[in-house]
Amino acid sequence: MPVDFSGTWNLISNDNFEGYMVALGIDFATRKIAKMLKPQKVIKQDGDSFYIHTTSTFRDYLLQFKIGEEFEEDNKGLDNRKCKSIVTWENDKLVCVQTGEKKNRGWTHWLEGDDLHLELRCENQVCKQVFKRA
Ligand code: ECB
Repeated sequence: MPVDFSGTWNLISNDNFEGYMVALGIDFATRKIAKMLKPQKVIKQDGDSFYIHTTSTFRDYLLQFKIGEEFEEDNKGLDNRKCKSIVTWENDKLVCVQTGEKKNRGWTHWLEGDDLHLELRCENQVCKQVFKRA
């Protein structure tokens, strides 16, 4: 695996998070709070095993997975929907497909320079987040 996402990352931009949250059916009051957050990600990458902890002052979300192994994801504290998720490499990008009630749901991580990029997809909405090393 040529790319190493390990590290502590701070959000610096968050385009169309609102559209993504609307697509997920997040209520207005929660969206208002969530939009203000500057989440941090702690990523630990060990071979094919990943630990991605997204934290904020409001909620936090922990995801652990192995490349190519489908798992049940419960999205607790996010939209609380369950889905079946699988993460694979597409060249140097980490691509997650989240199969469930919402169409076209998933995300992609990649590095650009020393920045961590994340595209979050749900239905016809794309949210683009960029993180810098803490
Ligand atoms: C956990 C910090 C954000 C808390 C937002 C709270 C309420 C909004 C509810 C739902 C919005 C959906 C997603 C929030 C955005 C980011 C959280 C993690 C997104 C994600 O799946 O990241 C992946 C890739 O890094 C690993 O879980």
